[in-house]
Amino acid sequence: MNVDHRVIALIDMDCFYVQVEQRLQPEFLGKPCGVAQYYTWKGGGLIAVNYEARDFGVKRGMRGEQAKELCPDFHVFHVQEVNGKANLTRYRDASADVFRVLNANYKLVEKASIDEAYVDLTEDIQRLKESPLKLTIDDFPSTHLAGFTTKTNDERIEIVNKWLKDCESDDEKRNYDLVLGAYLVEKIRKKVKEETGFFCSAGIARNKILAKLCCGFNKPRKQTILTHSDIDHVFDNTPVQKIQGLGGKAGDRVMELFKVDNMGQLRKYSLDALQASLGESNGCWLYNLVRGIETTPVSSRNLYKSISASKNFPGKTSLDTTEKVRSWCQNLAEEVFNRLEKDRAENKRRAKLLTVTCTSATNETIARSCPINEYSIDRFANDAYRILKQFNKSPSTSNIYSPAITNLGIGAGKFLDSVNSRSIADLFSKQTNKSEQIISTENTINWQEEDEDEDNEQEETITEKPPSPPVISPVKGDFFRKFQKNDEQMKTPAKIETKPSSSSSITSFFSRYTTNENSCNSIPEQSDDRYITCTKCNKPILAWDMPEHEDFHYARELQKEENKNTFQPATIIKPTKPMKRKNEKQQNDNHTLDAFINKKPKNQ
Ligand code: TTP
Repeated sequence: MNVDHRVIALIDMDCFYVQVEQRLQPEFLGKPCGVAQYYTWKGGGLIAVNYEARDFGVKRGMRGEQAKELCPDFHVFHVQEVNGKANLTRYRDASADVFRVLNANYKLVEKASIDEAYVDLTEDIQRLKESPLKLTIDDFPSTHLAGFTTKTNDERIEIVNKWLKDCESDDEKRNYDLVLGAYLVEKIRKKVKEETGFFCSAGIARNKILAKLCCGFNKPRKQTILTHSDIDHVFDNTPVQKIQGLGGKAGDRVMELFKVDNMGQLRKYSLDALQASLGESNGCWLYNLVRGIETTPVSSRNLYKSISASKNFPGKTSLDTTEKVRSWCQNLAEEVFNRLEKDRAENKRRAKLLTVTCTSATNETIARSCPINEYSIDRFANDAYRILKQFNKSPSTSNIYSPAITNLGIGAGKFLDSVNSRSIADLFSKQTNKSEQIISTENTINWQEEDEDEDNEQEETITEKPPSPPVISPVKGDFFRKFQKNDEQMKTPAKIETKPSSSSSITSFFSRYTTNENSCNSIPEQSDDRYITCTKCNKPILAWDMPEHEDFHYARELQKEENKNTFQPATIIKPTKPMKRKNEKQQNDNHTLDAFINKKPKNQ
């Protein structure tokens, strides 16, 4: 399918957490409100503010008390706390309500965050075209066109009406798909409101980046269409940093390299010039994007790739005794356990890898993982504590934990689908074998955290998007080094390991890799049904070592993922240009984000 003919919508809930609270307490509907995290200093930091309050100048990041000074009627809801930690269950459940509506109506829905979804409407539009449809301005009660500022509803109606007529009279019907897309989005937004009670806004365009951009043009309770012919005009007024993927250092670098502030200014740069500074694929991506072309598909991915709970312990609250560390391992384990159980019931899958991340007062971050053999609060807590104990530099006789912990996270990921309804005991049976109907989902490889779960009591660093919870980074990677060694040793012959491993503790988990290494090397007889052929490396692996063996691949892939360029687009339309000589291409190819960010322009 020609990508330029896709119609993509980004649906974004308006002041989502506030709406969730107002649904529970409808007496606050229409009143200026916000949601604060914790009852701390000056009424807690606001993480969501509704539009009534924004009219008074109240902003996210302000303290509750500050908001009241600006708007005396301001009401602050507080995020629920469980065990002294923010509990986001009600927002997650509300998000699930919204996604249920979207999924029931559309096939290609991608969860972009707790309150945002991309929907690819292309096929639905083709179906809609099969029967005659007479649309009028009344079918577009909240539709706007990007690039047009309208002060009144009459002005909006005039502009949209004219555009609808132009689209209809255009023989080539170039924008008619967008008209139908806007019609469908008006309907789905209405349905979301009817079935969940929540208002949302939307952007409708030819690709995800443009849909995301124009969604923000007319909030709340409105939708905006960005047509191809308006892209140049819109980009002339779009700061580079407003574009998804160019918001951070990558955007800074683009602005610095090309001495530009807005997207439109990049149009004057040739493909060669962009590629010379950004590398072949990044340059190509930006060249196309500036012309409104971007091909990343909407992928129907609605489940979290991981479930995690984390908490910051700033300053004096840092965890400096073994009791505190143990107690927080228990609290976080309990939250992860509860959410995993719910996830298992709803999504028929189970997590296979537990990851503990912690940052110390000395600013070191560690991340370690171990397999999950059963869902159990105590087991998660003990495994996490056992890992953390290894980093405690105080004597084992002391109850001091040093260096103190300032952020602690426990996460579970690497989900497997269970395709039948066997008991949980079966699912967690250590003796995984061929007859077990467990299939690996595609989530197992690209495990990126998607949770919206991090707490920040100080609220000094409110992020623009739901903050990322612990990322598995092999910072001081013994764990990963072990895997790497394992990889090397797979190439050399070794003895066959014939006994299943019985221990499941963390320490024995690590040591098991030694025997695992052997099993990776083993060349068993084909008829030996204790072996399963690994689909990733084609090596025969002892059935009971398969979970750990998969973890080995997983860890390698994670490491690759970490090094990968997030800036690089998934698919690229290559503009026609002269072929480069091979050595020229190699010089210019620059595939890592790091390299891209740190690369100096050629003639500097
Ligand atoms: P957003 O979609 O960024 O914002 P919003 O829905 O509150 O408002 P808007 O109408 O402008 O889209 O975030 C969704 C929810 O995520 C938000 O209601 C609260 C939560 N959130 C945080 O907890 N911390 C944050 O730093 C941000 C940005 C959001």
